[in-house]
Amino acid sequence: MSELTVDGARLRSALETLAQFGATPSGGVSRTSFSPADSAARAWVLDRCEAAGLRVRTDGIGNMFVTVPGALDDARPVWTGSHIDSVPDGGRFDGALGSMAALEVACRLAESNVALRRPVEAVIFADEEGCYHHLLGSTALVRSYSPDELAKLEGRDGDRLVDALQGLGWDLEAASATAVPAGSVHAFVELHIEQGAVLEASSVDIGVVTSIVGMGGGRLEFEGRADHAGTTPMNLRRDPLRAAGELLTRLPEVTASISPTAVATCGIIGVEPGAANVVPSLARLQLDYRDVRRDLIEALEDALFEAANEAADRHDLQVRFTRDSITNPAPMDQRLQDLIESAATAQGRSTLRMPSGAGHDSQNMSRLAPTGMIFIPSTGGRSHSPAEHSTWADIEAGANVLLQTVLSLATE
Ligand code: HGY
Ligand code: MN
Ligand code: MN
Repeated sequence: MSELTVDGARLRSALETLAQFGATPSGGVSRTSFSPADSAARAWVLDRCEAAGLRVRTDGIGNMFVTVPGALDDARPVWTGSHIDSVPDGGRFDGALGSMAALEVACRLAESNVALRRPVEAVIFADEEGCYHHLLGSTALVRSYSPDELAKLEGRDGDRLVDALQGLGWDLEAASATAVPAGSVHAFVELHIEQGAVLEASSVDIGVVTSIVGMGGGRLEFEGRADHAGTTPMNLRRDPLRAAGELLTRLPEVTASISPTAVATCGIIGVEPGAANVVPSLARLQLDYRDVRRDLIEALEDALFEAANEAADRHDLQVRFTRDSITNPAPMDQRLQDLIESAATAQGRSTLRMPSGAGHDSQNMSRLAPTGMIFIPSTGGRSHSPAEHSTWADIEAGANVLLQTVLSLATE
């Protein structure tokens, strides 16, 4: 019997249809979790799965699970999946690839009537891109957010997560009862675009991920004094945005003082009251920082706060730092790395073992179950931009490696 393969045309059509939800004029997508575009995409996923005869359930924070039953129905399931939310004006493949490939794997297994011992579940995680908290949905599977913590989570626009959930008619009690016991999942595998240029530069088909970087984040607020922009001499101002600017120019130096792998980014700046002719009273910076070890991330947080305090002192300001919880760096399971590599090699694909500098739900999943990640090349290494691109041939190849890996896990 020939080896089971995905339906490449159906996978392509699913990715093209998904890209229409939140499509932007630049050819990318803006599909923030819990936005109207995200809700429409969820409804489409639900219809598509029901039409294929697959059962779908959604947990209290919006993670979706699509089930293909196995012979041992009470056996621990094999999970595969990713996310369908995007960054603002992001690409069509980040998360979408692993989500649509997981649904394709589920459909293919269901329609081929292959004898599975374990159930297979395609999982679509909520808010991976962290509009409200980085890796929100998968974090909620590792540990439920407390109602207090949920109430404090705010989105990029300053809106509250609880309001977004209630706006969709969701039950807040269920949103803080999402954790899954460690050991209740047999294994997790995620297919993703590389989002860097390593595979392309080395002409390799498949990346086998060895580890994923750890991520921290937080909101830094400098508070000064609003004044008239025309009448207040430069040396008498308490301008928080000038201190914020000084801090930002020091990011390369601060990260280098921690480790050669540390990175820090400010992708959102807010100023109050926000008028061209008013010296601001408040500057708010949303920071993202990462490194390969948790202790380095903690040291980086402290160094960033110290640099912020130095800038605040120079301008006679108050400074506040609200830290998000840290997502730990995570090694990928050794046996799953071997399984992925064997599946790829058996399909005639070249492989490379490599770390991931991007964050992924897999790093949370690795606390629940043995976890592995499959990368395919990203053209020019571009990602988090409408320029994100991978070839249909690479997409189909990656999906077939995913299918064989899931099949091995579900039949063992
Ligand atoms: O930000 C990240 O690394 C991921 O794309 N959420
Ligand atoms: Mn992303
Ligand atoms: Mn992603």
